[in-house]
Amino acid sequence: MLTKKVETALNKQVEMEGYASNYYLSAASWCDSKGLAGCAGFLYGHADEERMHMMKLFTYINDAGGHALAPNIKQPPLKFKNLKELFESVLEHELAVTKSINNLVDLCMGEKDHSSYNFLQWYVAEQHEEEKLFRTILDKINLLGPDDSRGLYWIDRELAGIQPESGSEPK
Ligand code: OFO
Repeated sequence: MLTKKVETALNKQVEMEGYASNYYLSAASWCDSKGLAGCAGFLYGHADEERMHMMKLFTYINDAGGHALAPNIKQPPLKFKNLKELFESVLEHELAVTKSINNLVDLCMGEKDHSSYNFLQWYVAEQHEEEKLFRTILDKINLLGPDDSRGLYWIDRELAGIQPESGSEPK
């Protein structure tokens, strides 16, 4: 059974994952409008992943005797200066998600909610992978040069080859 504090915090995280999904959707659409089809495909896939993260939490809250709340999601940024800025903002957002997950884990520990603590370990591992992925992408953008059109072409091809991680049905 969830304590009120944990239930509220899990619902906050539902909102954050929903926002993340829309953030990727917006980023994907911007790439689409710039002819970066590979990046767009990658980011659309990521939007789906984030929705899955949201739904996994949503189901957990109800299964654990709480009440999952459909989130009120604010609009994400719609435009980006260039691809480098886009991925920098994505990484920044993922770092904020990591912080939020870590706070949730701390809260569950404090509330002696071992079940939620255990459930959240999946997110801890997932955030590690996502941070790594977006750092790697940014390294590549920096290596190729963010404003060089040949560089953009290669980055677009690279990202077209990256499949959404693990497909991503949560374990
Ligand atoms: Fe990448 O944020 Fe979900 O967990």
